[in-house]
Amino acid sequence: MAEKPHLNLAVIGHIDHGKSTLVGRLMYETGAIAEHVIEKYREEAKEKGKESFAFAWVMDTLKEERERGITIDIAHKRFDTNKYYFTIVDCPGHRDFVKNMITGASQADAAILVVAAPDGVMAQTKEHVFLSRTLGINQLVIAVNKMDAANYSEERYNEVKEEVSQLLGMVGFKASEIPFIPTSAFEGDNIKEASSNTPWYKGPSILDSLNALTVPDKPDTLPLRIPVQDAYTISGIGTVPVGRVETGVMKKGEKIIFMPSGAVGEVKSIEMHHEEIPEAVPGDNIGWNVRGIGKGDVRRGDVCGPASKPPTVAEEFTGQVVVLQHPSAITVGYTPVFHCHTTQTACTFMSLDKKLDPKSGQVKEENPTYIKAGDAAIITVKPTRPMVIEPVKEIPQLGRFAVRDMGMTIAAGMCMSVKEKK
Ligand SMILES: Nc1nc2c(ncn2[C@@H]2O[C@H](COP(=O)(O)OP(=O)(O)OP(=O)(O)O)[C@@H](O)[C@H]2O)c(=O)[nH]1
Ligand SMILES: [Mg+2]
Repeated sequence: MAEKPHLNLAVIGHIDHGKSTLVGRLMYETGAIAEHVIEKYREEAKEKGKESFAFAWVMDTLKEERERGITIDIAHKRFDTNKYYFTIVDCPGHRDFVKNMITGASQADAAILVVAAPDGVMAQTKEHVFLSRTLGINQLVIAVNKMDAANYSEERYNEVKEEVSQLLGMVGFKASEIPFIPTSAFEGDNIKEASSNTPWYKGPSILDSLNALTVPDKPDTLPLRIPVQDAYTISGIGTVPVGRVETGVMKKGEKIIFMPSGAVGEVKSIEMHHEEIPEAVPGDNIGWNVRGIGKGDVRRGDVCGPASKPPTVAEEFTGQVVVLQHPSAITVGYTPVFHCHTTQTACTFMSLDKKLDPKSGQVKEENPTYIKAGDAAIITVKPTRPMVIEPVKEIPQLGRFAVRDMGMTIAAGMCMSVKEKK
């Protein structure tokens, strides 16, 4: 049986707006999780006084997540529609776990933005939309959720739709082309089929709109790049890095290199969903066994590429950024943490080259003395330790980053050029 086309789908939005519940509901409605499992969660959750979290527990499997009733780490789960199979990445909404959300969003081809109807747009709704855009997600579906808690009111739905549309417009999404769906993840309204609770709504259900997404062009003609998420040492087998293939194709027997470490090895085997595969293509989440490298040669944040075309290690790079928030002003010397593919590296602002109009991209000022929230700019930065980054024009998947400091996302942007470290 031929596999259906595959899409990575992130579920994003403010804390408690119902992301995990929506994912649990989607898995239940598509048969990926059985009724009796939900029943079991309902009973366990009830004992803990958290009955309403039964669906969220499908995704929130960590003890702390269940006790606090929040998502902390990203979780991957699979479910199928009749057209596609999805790897769903459920992101945390809590502001302390935005870095996990960034990892989740950077793996996604499309996202469902969940906005609770009673609350409307909140702080992490804005932050997640902004980050998704900057991390290259260009297909969105909006769930205006908890409609049951807003009396299934068409008026409230329209208010929230208007509010979200404005937000989307600000970061350059075309809101008129994006489906907005009034849902109750809790009650199951408009998830699979049209609900009689919203007779005024004539659009698609969540599953209909997921089937209407398009599969992005597989960037398999670009050089191989696999950012390492983790590396395991398995006795009798050896070193097994895991990660998602961003670009290119990796074949068994190929000679590969890990940068910045420079460790070289040969691909002995490739595994996905616990099955051995002869080659891996963009979008595949894999583990691969490497001959010739030892424990400690590979770590999270490294990038695997062909030995003949190694990933680029930056001495310095220029980036185009948009400043989302900062308590004061950013000047030369500022050293926040850059999150790029799977690496988190402190980088120093060496120069502020140009200030841009965030909407038109026109230059407003050369060499500004500072930049602040709302500004867009071209900057030159220097990583405090070796890191891989590629110009967005050459390998878009490895050219986007988010800038974090003080527990907040300060800015997000893309790499325009790299001065290579020799
Ligand atoms: N009334 C109502 N409650 C909902 C709905 N969806 C989720 N909830 C409730 O909202 C609470 C939070 O749900 P979660 O699914 O954990 O929210 P979340 O967005 O995943 O939260 P974080 O992952 O911590 O950001 C739970 O009590 C849910 O039962 C809905 O459609 N209607
Ligand atoms: Mg959650």
